[in-house]
Amino acid sequence: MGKPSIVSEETFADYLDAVLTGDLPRCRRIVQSLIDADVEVADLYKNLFHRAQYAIGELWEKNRISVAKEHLATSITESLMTLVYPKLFRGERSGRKVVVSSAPNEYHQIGGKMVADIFEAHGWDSHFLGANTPVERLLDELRRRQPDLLVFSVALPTGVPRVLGALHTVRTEFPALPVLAGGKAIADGAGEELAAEPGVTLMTTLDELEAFLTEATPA
Ligand code: B12
Repeated sequence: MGKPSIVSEETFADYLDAVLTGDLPRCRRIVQSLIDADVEVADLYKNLFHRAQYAIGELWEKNRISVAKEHLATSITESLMTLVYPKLFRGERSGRKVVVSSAPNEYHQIGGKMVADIFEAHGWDSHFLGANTPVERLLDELRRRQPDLLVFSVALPTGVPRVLGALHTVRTEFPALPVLAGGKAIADGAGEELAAEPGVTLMTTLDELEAFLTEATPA
């Protein structure tokens, strides 16, 4: 989808090394040089940040890096996502609104934030509620924003029943609100029960999301 990636293997390896050593200035330079080269937001997210976070997860799982190193690397990546902001608000606004949420007790928030940013880059007003969203607060936001779409980002398979619970509560007030659910848990195949819910579409990659948004918000 879109232009070919401008994030080379060399740039990825350079970033991974810098983020694992906790070198924020070096990470920032790498990301800024990609932004200066007009990298697409989705390209930066998929081919630099997503890949780096998954590589960090593997090293952590194999006990090759400490949890402190993982936290440091994650916080660097999370803070550098803000460098793309000037790119997010360039285009025309579509007038559409989306609320992006996670389940209660889901502390993984980078994927959801990326999804919210991709909506913004496509001209939607996106409201990202962050990690561990209590269902009552989600309902408050839905009442306040009256969005066209609700998105759940689910990283942990154990989050799926909690998303289902939240969805059933949402349905009492918003029976027809279209819902997208995605994230690592869904990509790993844990979304069957969610897929069976009326009005719910499963989607796992930013490429699929961009294709959907291009169709939903034509230029
Ligand atoms: C950083 C991290 C954390 C941080 C999160 C901090 C933060 N600010 O987000 C903290 C320390 C909180 C954490 C905690 C835990 N974690 Co953790 N964590 C990770 C790690 C290393 C990276 C996550 C990340 O940033 N990914 C990058 C984002 C971009 O990827 P993503 O979420 O998949 O999103 C992408 C796509 O899925 C997609 N997407 C996401 N949502 C949506 C929605 C739609 C609609 C669409 C279209 C697309 C889409 O777009 C994104 C871009 O491509 C992963 C490793 C991994 N492979 O993910 C482990 C990982 C997810 N964690 C894991 C575990 C086990 C835990 C803990 C249980 C550990 C513990 N014992 O405490 C706790 C659970 C806490 C909780 N209740 O949520 C496991 C999960 C195993 C599993 N069964 O799947 C993983 C895979 C690590 C591992 N290899 O074992 N974690």
